Amino acid sequence: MKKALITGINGQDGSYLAEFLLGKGYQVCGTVRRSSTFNRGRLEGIYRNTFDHHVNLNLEYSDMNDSSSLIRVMDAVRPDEIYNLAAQSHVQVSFDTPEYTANVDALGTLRMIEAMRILGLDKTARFYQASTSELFGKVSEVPQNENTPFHPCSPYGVAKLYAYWITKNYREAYGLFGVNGILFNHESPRRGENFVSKKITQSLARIKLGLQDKFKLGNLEAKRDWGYAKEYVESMWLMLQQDKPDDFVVATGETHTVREFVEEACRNLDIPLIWEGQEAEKRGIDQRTGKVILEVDKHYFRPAEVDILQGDSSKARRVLGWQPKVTFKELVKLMVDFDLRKAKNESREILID
Ligand code: NAP
Ligand code: G4F
Repeated sequence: MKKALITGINGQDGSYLAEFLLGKGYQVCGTVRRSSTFNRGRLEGIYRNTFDHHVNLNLEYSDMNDSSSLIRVMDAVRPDEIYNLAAQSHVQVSFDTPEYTANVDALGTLRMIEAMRILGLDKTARFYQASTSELFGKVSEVPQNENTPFHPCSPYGVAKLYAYWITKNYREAYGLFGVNGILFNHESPRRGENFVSKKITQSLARIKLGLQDKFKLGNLEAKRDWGYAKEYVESMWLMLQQDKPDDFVVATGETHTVREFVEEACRNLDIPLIWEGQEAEKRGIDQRTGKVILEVDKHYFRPAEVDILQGDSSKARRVLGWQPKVTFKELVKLMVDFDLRKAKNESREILID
Protein backbone atom coordinates (compact mmCIF):
# COMPACT_ATOMS: atom_id res chain seq x y z
CA MET A 1 0.00 0.00 0.00
CA LYS A 2 1.49 3.36 -1.04
CA LYS A 3 1.72 6.11 1.58
CA ALA A 4 1.05 9.78 0.86
CA LEU A 5 1.54 12.85 3.03
CA ILE A 6 -0.59 15.91 2.27
CA THR A 7 0.15 19.25 3.93
CA GLY A 8 -2.95 21.44 4.07
CA ILE A 9 -5.31 18.45 3.86
CA ASN A 10 -8.30 20.41 5.16
CA GLY A 11 -7.96 23.03 2.41
CA GLN A 12 -9.99 22.92 -0.82
CA ASP A 13 -7.41 20.92 -2.81
CA GLY A 14 -6.17 18.86 0.13
CA SER A 15 -9.64 17.47 0.80
CA TYR A 16 -10.23 16.49 -2.86
CA LEU A 17 -6.75 15.00 -3.15
CA ALA A 18 -7.26 12.95 0.02
CA GLU A 19 -10.48 11.51 -1.39
CA PHE A 20 -8.76 10.79 -4.70
CA LEU A 21 -5.78 9.02 -3.12
CA LEU A 22 -7.94 7.00 -0.71
CA GLY A 23 -9.93 5.92 -3.74
CA LYS A 24 -6.68 4.67 -5.30
CA GLY A 25 -5.94 2.60 -2.20
CA TYR A 26 -3.34 4.87 -0.63
CA GLN A 27 -2.73 5.23 3.07
CA VAL A 28 -2.96 8.98 3.62
CA CYS A 29 -1.61 11.20 6.36
CA GLY A 30 -2.60 14.85 6.40
CA THR A 31 -1.25 17.74 8.40
CA VAL A 32 -3.53 20.21 10.13
CA ARG A 33 -2.71 23.14 12.37
CA ARG A 34 -4.32 24.01 15.61
CA SER A 35 -7.19 26.47 15.41
CA SER A 36 -9.63 27.76 18.00
CA THR A 37 -12.47 26.48 15.81
CA PHE A 38 -12.68 22.93 14.48
CA ASN A 39 -12.07 23.35 10.77
CA ARG A 40 -12.34 19.86 9.27
CA GLY A 41 -15.58 20.59 7.39
CA ARG A 42 -14.10 19.78 3.99
CA LEU A 43 -13.19 16.30 5.18
CA GLU A 44 -16.83 15.46 5.86
CA GLY A 45 -16.94 13.34 2.70
CA ILE A 46 -14.41 11.07 4.41
CA TYR A 47 -15.21 11.50 8.10
CA ARG A 48 -18.98 11.40 8.47
CA ASN A 49 -18.84 12.51 12.10
CA THR A 50 -16.51 15.00 13.76
CA PHE A 51 -14.49 12.49 15.77
CA ASP A 52 -14.76 9.62 13.30
CA HIS A 53 -11.79 7.51 12.27
CA HIS A 54 -10.88 6.24 8.82
CA VAL A 55 -8.78 3.16 8.59
CA ASN A 56 -6.50 4.61 5.87
CA LEU A 57 -6.42 8.26 6.90
CA ASN A 58 -4.85 9.93 9.87
CA LEU A 59 -4.28 13.57 10.72
CA GLU A 60 -1.25 15.03 12.48
CA TYR A 61 -0.71 18.48 13.91
CA SER A 62 2.05 20.39 12.17
CA ASP A 63 2.80 23.88 10.90
CA MET A 64 4.80 25.07 7.91
CA ASN A 65 6.61 27.46 10.25
CA ASP A 66 7.74 24.66 12.54
CA SER A 67 10.53 22.46 11.14
CA SER A 68 10.52 20.10 14.08
CA SER A 69 6.85 19.26 13.53
CA LEU A 70 7.46 18.64 9.82
CA ILE A 71 10.41 16.36 10.54
CA ARG A 72 8.48 14.47 13.21
CA VAL A 73 5.52 13.78 10.92
CA MET A 74 7.64 12.85 7.90
CA ASP A 75 9.76 10.49 9.97
CA ALA A 76 6.71 8.83 11.50
CA VAL A 77 4.99 8.34 8.13
CA ARG A 78 7.98 7.82 5.77
CA PRO A 79 5.70 8.55 2.79
CA ASP A 80 6.26 7.54 -0.83
CA GLU A 81 4.63 10.74 -2.10
CA ILE A 82 4.49 14.18 -0.49
CA TYR A 83 2.01 16.80 -1.67
CA ASN A 84 2.88 20.24 -0.33
CA LEU A 85 -0.42 22.11 -0.53
CA ALA A 86 -0.28 24.09 2.73
CA ALA A 87 0.00 27.83 2.13
CA GLN A 88 -1.29 31.24 3.02
CA SER A 89 -3.07 31.13 -0.31
CA HIS A 90 -4.93 34.46 -0.46
CA VAL A 91 -3.29 37.04 -2.74
CA GLN A 92 -4.85 40.14 -1.16
CA VAL A 93 -4.09 38.91 2.38
CA SER A 94 -0.44 38.52 1.34
CA PHE A 95 -0.22 42.30 0.95
CA ASP A 96 -1.28 42.65 4.60
CA THR A 97 0.90 39.79 5.91
CA PRO A 98 3.89 39.67 3.53
CA GLU A 99 6.44 38.37 6.03
CA TYR A 100 4.14 35.64 7.31
CA THR A 101 3.24 34.65 3.74
CA ALA A 102 6.93 34.38 2.81
CA ASN A 103 7.61 32.31 5.88
CA VAL A 104 4.84 29.79 5.21
CA ASP A 105 4.84 29.69 1.39
CA ALA A 106 8.54 30.15 0.60
CA LEU A 107 10.53 28.98 3.64
CA GLY A 108 7.86 26.39 4.48
CA THR A 109 8.62 24.66 1.17
CA LEU A 110 12.34 24.78 1.91
CA ARG A 111 11.65 23.25 5.34
CA MET A 112 9.76 20.39 3.70
CA ILE A 113 12.43 19.42 1.19
CA GLU A 114 15.28 19.96 3.65
CA ALA A 115 13.43 17.65 6.05
CA MET A 116 13.28 15.09 3.24
CA ARG A 117 17.08 15.33 2.89
CA ILE A 118 17.72 15.10 6.63
CA LEU A 119 15.57 11.96 6.83
CA GLY A 120 16.95 10.40 3.63
CA LEU A 121 13.50 10.65 2.03
CA ASP A 122 14.94 12.54 -0.93
CA LYS A 123 16.12 9.14 -2.19
CA THR A 124 12.81 7.34 -1.80
CA ALA A 125 9.93 9.83 -1.83
CA ARG A 126 8.50 12.08 -4.54
CA PHE A 127 7.58 15.72 -3.86
CA TYR A 128 4.78 17.80 -5.38
CA GLN A 129 4.93 21.59 -4.96
CA ALA A 130 1.71 23.59 -5.36
CA SER A 131 2.98 26.27 -7.73
CA THR A 132 0.64 28.78 -9.26
CA SER A 133 -0.27 30.86 -12.29
CA GLU A 134 0.33 33.89 -10.01
CA LEU A 135 4.00 33.37 -10.92
CA PHE A 136 3.20 34.82 -14.37
CA GLY A 137 1.70 37.94 -12.81
CA LYS A 138 2.23 40.82 -15.21
CA VAL A 139 2.09 38.48 -18.15
CA SER A 140 4.42 38.82 -21.12
CA GLU A 141 2.30 36.61 -23.38
CA VAL A 142 -1.17 35.13 -23.65
CA PRO A 143 -1.67 32.21 -23.14
CA GLN A 144 0.99 31.30 -20.59
CA ASN A 145 2.92 28.01 -20.76
CA GLU A 146 5.90 26.44 -18.94
CA ASN A 147 8.34 28.71 -20.82
CA THR A 148 6.56 32.03 -20.21
CA PRO A 149 8.77 34.33 -18.08
CA PHE A 150 7.64 34.92 -14.49
CA HIS A 151 6.77 38.37 -13.15
CA PRO A 152 4.84 37.92 -9.86
CA CYS A 153 2.73 40.88 -8.69
CA SER A 154 2.15 40.15 -4.99
CA PRO A 155 4.02 38.97 -1.89
CA TYR A 156 2.15 35.68 -2.40
CA GLY A 157 3.42 35.37 -5.97
CA VAL A 158 6.97 36.25 -4.94
CA ALA A 159 6.94 33.71 -2.08
CA LYS A 160 5.63 31.04 -4.45
CA LEU A 161 8.40 31.94 -6.91
CA TYR A 162 10.97 31.07 -4.25
CA ALA A 163 9.17 27.78 -3.61
CA TYR A 164 9.13 27.04 -7.34
CA TRP A 165 12.86 27.64 -7.70
CA ILE A 166 13.95 25.86 -4.53
CA THR A 167 12.04 22.76 -5.66
CA LYS A 168 13.77 22.96 -9.03
CA ASN A 169 17.12 23.63 -7.36
CA TYR A 170 16.84 20.50 -5.15
CA ARG A 171 15.91 18.52 -8.24
CA GLU A 172 19.02 19.71 -10.08
CA ALA A 173 21.40 19.75 -7.10
CA TYR A 174 20.39 16.59 -5.21
CA GLY A 175 18.36 14.60 -7.73
CA LEU A 176 15.13 15.08 -5.73
CA PHE A 177 12.03 13.87 -7.57
CA GLY A 178 10.40 17.28 -7.11
CA VAL A 179 7.78 18.71 -9.46
CA ASN A 180 5.99 22.02 -9.78
CA GLY A 181 2.33 21.93 -10.75
CA ILE A 182 1.69 25.42 -12.11
CA LEU A 183 -2.04 25.37 -11.56
CA PHE A 184 -4.34 28.11 -12.76
CA ASN A 185 -7.33 29.15 -10.63
CA HIS A 186 -9.51 26.22 -9.69
CA GLU A 187 -12.75 26.48 -7.77
CA SER A 188 -15.45 24.31 -6.27
CA PRO A 189 -18.18 24.37 -3.65
CA ARG A 190 -15.31 23.87 -1.17
CA ARG A 191 -13.53 27.09 -2.19
CA GLY A 192 -12.67 29.45 0.67
CA GLU A 193 -15.42 32.02 1.19
CA ASN A 194 -13.20 35.06 0.54
CA PHE A 195 -12.11 34.03 -2.95
CA VAL A 196 -14.07 35.80 -5.64
CA SER A 197 -15.90 32.79 -7.17
CA LYS A 198 -17.29 31.55 -3.87
CA LYS A 199 -18.02 35.08 -2.67
CA ILE A 200 -20.15 35.61 -5.79
CA THR A 201 -22.08 32.31 -5.73
CA GLN A 202 -22.66 32.35 -1.99
CA SER A 203 -23.76 36.01 -1.87
CA LEU A 204 -26.08 35.74 -4.86
CA ALA A 205 -27.69 32.53 -3.55
CA ARG A 206 -28.39 34.24 -0.23
CA ILE A 207 -29.71 37.35 -2.00
CA LYS A 208 -32.02 35.15 -4.06
CA LEU A 209 -33.52 33.73 -0.85
CA GLY A 210 -33.77 37.11 0.85
CA LEU A 211 -31.09 36.30 3.43
CA GLN A 212 -28.84 39.17 2.29
CA ASP A 213 -29.45 42.48 0.47
CA LYS A 214 -26.23 43.08 -1.44
CA PHE A 215 -22.49 42.41 -1.57
CA LYS A 216 -19.31 44.21 -2.62
CA LEU A 217 -16.52 43.32 -5.03
CA GLY A 218 -13.31 44.93 -6.28
CA ASN A 219 -11.93 44.74 -9.82
CA LEU A 220 -14.64 43.30 -12.10
CA GLU A 221 -12.49 43.33 -15.24
CA ALA A 222 -9.68 40.99 -14.08
CA LYS A 223 -9.62 37.84 -16.20
CA ARG A 224 -9.00 34.36 -14.85
CA ASP A 225 -8.73 30.86 -16.26
CA TRP A 226 -11.12 29.06 -13.91
CA GLY A 227 -11.27 25.26 -13.69
CA TYR A 228 -12.83 22.70 -11.36
CA ALA A 229 -10.64 21.78 -8.35
CA LYS A 230 -11.83 18.18 -8.15
CA GLU A 231 -10.39 17.53 -11.62
CA TYR A 232 -7.16 19.41 -10.97
CA VAL A 233 -5.99 17.19 -8.08
CA GLU A 234 -5.67 14.26 -10.49
CA SER A 235 -2.99 16.20 -12.37
CA MET A 236 -0.97 16.45 -9.13
CA TRP A 237 -0.96 12.69 -8.77
CA LEU A 238 -0.17 12.13 -12.45
CA MET A 239 2.92 14.38 -12.17
CA LEU A 240 4.31 12.09 -9.46
CA GLN A 241 3.70 8.94 -11.53
CA GLN A 242 6.01 9.98 -14.40
CA ASP A 243 9.44 8.49 -15.05
CA LYS A 244 11.15 11.88 -14.75
CA PRO A 245 10.34 14.91 -12.57
CA ASP A 246 9.14 17.93 -14.56
CA ASP A 247 6.97 21.05 -14.25
CA PHE A 248 3.50 21.38 -15.80
CA VAL A 249 0.94 24.10 -16.46
CA VAL A 250 -2.60 22.95 -15.60
CA ALA A 251 -5.42 25.10 -16.98
CA THR A 252 -8.57 25.10 -19.08
CA GLY A 253 -7.27 27.48 -21.76
CA GLU A 254 -10.37 29.72 -21.41
CA THR A 255 -10.43 33.09 -19.69
CA HIS A 256 -13.36 35.09 -18.28
CA THR A 257 -13.74 38.34 -16.37
CA VAL A 258 -15.02 38.51 -12.81
CA ARG A 259 -17.99 40.41 -14.28
CA GLU A 260 -18.79 37.46 -16.56
CA PHE A 261 -18.69 35.15 -13.53
CA VAL A 262 -21.26 37.37 -11.80
CA GLU A 263 -23.45 37.46 -14.92
CA GLU A 264 -23.34 33.67 -15.34
CA ALA A 265 -24.20 33.13 -11.66
CA CYS A 266 -27.16 35.54 -11.98
CA ARG A 267 -28.39 33.68 -15.08
CA ASN A 268 -28.36 30.44 -13.09
CA LEU A 269 -30.35 32.02 -10.29
CA ASP A 270 -32.79 33.71 -12.65
CA ILE A 271 -31.79 37.16 -11.35
CA PRO A 272 -32.17 39.72 -14.21
CA LEU A 273 -29.00 41.75 -13.68
CA ILE A 274 -28.30 45.13 -15.23
CA TRP A 275 -25.21 47.27 -14.75
CA GLU A 276 -25.19 51.00 -14.01
CA GLY A 277 -22.24 53.38 -13.71
CA GLN A 278 -18.61 52.97 -14.65
CA GLU A 279 -15.53 51.47 -12.95
CA ALA A 280 -15.45 52.23 -9.18
CA GLU A 281 -19.04 53.59 -9.41
CA LYS A 282 -20.37 50.46 -11.09
CA ARG A 283 -23.40 48.78 -9.52
CA GLY A 284 -25.33 45.67 -10.30
CA ILE A 285 -29.11 46.01 -10.11
CA ASP A 286 -31.83 43.39 -9.98
CA GLN A 287 -34.05 44.65 -12.80
CA ARG A 288 -37.09 42.93 -11.31
CA THR A 289 -36.92 44.69 -7.93
CA GLY A 290 -34.83 47.74 -8.88
CA LYS A 291 -32.58 47.02 -5.87
CA VAL A 292 -28.80 47.37 -5.89
CA ILE A 293 -27.42 43.90 -5.18
CA LEU A 294 -23.74 44.49 -6.01
CA GLU A 295 -21.46 47.46 -5.43
CA VAL A 296 -17.86 47.99 -6.43
CA ASP A 297 -15.75 48.88 -3.41
CA LYS A 298 -12.18 50.21 -3.61
CA HIS A 299 -11.37 48.26 -0.45
CA TYR A 300 -11.20 45.10 -2.57
CA PHE A 301 -8.81 46.50 -5.18
CA ARG A 302 -5.24 45.27 -4.83
CA PRO A 303 -2.05 47.38 -4.75
CA ALA A 304 -1.03 45.48 -7.90
CA GLU A 305 -3.34 43.37 -10.04
CA VAL A 306 -2.82 40.40 -12.33
CA ASP A 307 -4.98 41.51 -15.25
CA ILE A 308 -5.22 38.34 -17.28
CA LEU A 309 -4.45 34.68 -16.79
CA GLN A 310 -5.03 32.14 -19.52
CA GLY A 311 -3.11 28.89 -19.49
CA ASP A 312 -1.77 26.69 -22.25
CA SER A 313 -1.76 23.19 -20.75
CA SER A 314 -0.84 21.33 -23.93
CA LYS A 315 2.21 19.76 -22.24
CA ALA A 316 0.04 18.31 -19.43
CA ARG A 317 -2.46 17.06 -22.01
CA ARG A 318 0.28 15.44 -24.09
CA VAL A 319 2.55 14.00 -21.38
CA LEU A 320 0.16 13.36 -18.49
CA GLY A 321 -2.93 12.63 -20.56
CA TRP A 322 -4.79 15.08 -18.33
CA GLN A 323 -7.52 17.37 -19.58
CA PRO A 324 -10.34 19.30 -17.94
CA LYS A 325 -13.94 18.26 -18.58
CA VAL A 326 -16.04 20.72 -16.59
CA THR A 327 -16.67 23.94 -18.56
CA PHE A 328 -16.85 27.47 -17.15
CA LYS A 329 -20.67 27.44 -17.31
CA GLU A 330 -20.84 24.03 -15.61
CA LEU A 331 -18.47 25.18 -12.89
CA VAL A 332 -20.55 28.26 -12.10
CA LYS A 333 -23.71 26.14 -12.09
CA LEU A 334 -22.37 23.51 -9.73
CA MET A 335 -21.17 26.21 -7.30
CA VAL A 336 -24.47 28.11 -7.50
CA ASP A 337 -26.52 24.92 -7.02
CA PHE A 338 -24.50 24.00 -3.94
CA ASP A 339 -24.72 27.46 -2.39
CA LEU A 340 -28.45 27.64 -3.06
CA ARG A 341 -28.96 24.33 -1.24
CA LYS A 342 -26.80 25.59 1.61
CA ALA A 343 -28.69 28.89 1.82
CA LYS A 344 -32.03 27.03 1.86
CA ASN A 345 -30.85 25.04 4.89
CA GLU A 346 -29.59 28.23 6.49
CA SER A 347 -32.96 29.93 6.07
CA ARG A 348 -34.62 26.94 7.77
CA GLU A 349 -32.40 26.71 10.81
CA ILE A 350 -30.85 29.90 12.08
CA LEU A 351 -29.69 28.71 15.50
CA ILE A 352 -28.88 31.11 18.30
CA ASP A 353 -27.55 29.73 21.55
P1 NAP B 1 -6.67 26.66 0.77
O1 NAP B 1 -8.06 26.15 0.63
O2 NAP B 1 -6.43 28.04 1.26
O3 NAP B 1 -5.90 25.63 1.73
C1 NAP B 1 -4.64 25.94 2.27
C2 NAP B 1 -4.28 24.90 3.32
O4 NAP B 1 -3.02 25.29 3.90
C3 NAP B 1 -5.29 24.83 4.47
O5 NAP B 1 -5.40 23.49 4.89
C4 NAP B 1 -4.60 25.65 5.56
O6 NAP B 1 -4.97 25.30 6.87
C5 NAP B 1 -3.16 25.26 5.32
N1 NAP B 1 -2.22 26.19 5.94
C6 NAP B 1 -2.20 27.54 5.84
N2 NAP B 1 -1.17 28.04 6.56
C7 NAP B 1 -0.56 26.98 7.14
C8 NAP B 1 0.55 26.85 8.01
N3 NAP B 1 1.23 27.91 8.46
N4 NAP B 1 0.94 25.60 8.40
C9 NAP B 1 0.23 24.52 7.99
N5 NAP B 1 -0.83 24.58 7.17
C10 NAP B 1 -1.22 25.80 6.75
O7 NAP B 1 -5.89 26.53 -0.62
P2 NAP B 1 -6.22 25.63 -1.90
O8 NAP B 1 -7.08 26.42 -2.82
O9 NAP B 1 -6.62 24.28 -1.46
O10 NAP B 1 -4.78 25.56 -2.57
C11 NAP B 1 -3.87 24.53 -2.25
C12 NAP B 1 -2.46 24.99 -2.64
O11 NAP B 1 -2.42 25.24 -4.03
C13 NAP B 1 -1.98 26.26 -1.97
O12 NAP B 1 -0.60 26.12 -1.77
C14 NAP B 1 -2.25 27.34 -2.99
O13 NAP B 1 -1.38 28.42 -2.81
C15 NAP B 1 -1.99 26.58 -4.27
N6 NAP B 1 -2.73 27.01 -5.46
C16 NAP B 1 -4.09 27.14 -5.41
C17 NAP B 1 -4.78 27.50 -6.56
C18 NAP B 1 -6.28 27.63 -6.57
O14 NAP B 1 -6.81 28.23 -7.51
N7 NAP B 1 -6.98 27.06 -5.61
C19 NAP B 1 -4.07 27.73 -7.76
C20 NAP B 1 -2.71 27.56 -7.76
C21 NAP B 1 -2.03 27.19 -6.61
P3 NAP B 1 -6.16 26.09 7.65
O15 NAP B 1 -7.44 25.47 7.17
O16 NAP B 1 -5.86 25.82 9.08
O17 NAP B 1 -6.06 27.53 7.27
O1 G4F C 1 -10.47 34.71 -6.26
P1 G4F C 1 -9.25 35.52 -6.12
O2 G4F C 1 -8.92 36.04 -4.76
O3 G4F C 1 -8.07 34.64 -6.70
P2 G4F C 1 -6.59 35.01 -7.20
O4 G4F C 1 -6.11 36.28 -6.65
O5 G4F C 1 -6.59 34.86 -8.68
O6 G4F C 1 -5.72 33.84 -6.53
C1 G4F C 1 -6.16 32.49 -6.55
O7 G4F C 1 -5.66 31.85 -7.70
C2 G4F C 1 -4.23 31.75 -7.77
C3 G4F C 1 -3.89 31.05 -9.08
O8 G4F C 1 -3.81 32.00 -10.10
C4 G4F C 1 -3.76 30.96 -6.57
F1 G4F C 1 -2.42 30.80 -6.62
C5 G4F C 1 -4.16 31.66 -5.30
O9 G4F C 1 -3.76 30.85 -4.18
C6 G4F C 1 -5.67 31.82 -5.28
O10 G4F C 1 -6.24 30.53 -5.18
O11 G4F C 1 -9.31 36.78 -7.09
C7 G4F C 1 -9.55 36.62 -8.49
C8 G4F C 1 -9.75 38.00 -9.11
C9 G4F C 1 -8.65 39.00 -8.77
O12 G4F C 1 -8.29 39.68 -9.93
C10 G4F C 1 -9.29 39.96 -7.79
O13 G4F C 1 -8.78 41.29 -7.83
O14 G4F C 1 -10.95 38.56 -8.59
C11 G4F C 1 -10.73 39.91 -8.27
N1 G4F C 1 -11.69 40.33 -7.26
C12 G4F C 1 -12.64 41.29 -7.45
N2 G4F C 1 -13.33 41.46 -6.33
C13 G4F C 1 -11.81 39.86 -6.01
C14 G4F C 1 -12.84 40.57 -5.40
N3 G4F C 1 -11.12 38.88 -5.35
C15 G4F C 1 -11.50 38.62 -4.06
N4 G4F C 1 -10.85 37.64 -3.39
N5 G4F C 1 -12.50 39.31 -3.44
C16 G4F C 1 -13.22 40.31 -4.07
O15 G4F C 1 -14.11 40.92 -3.49
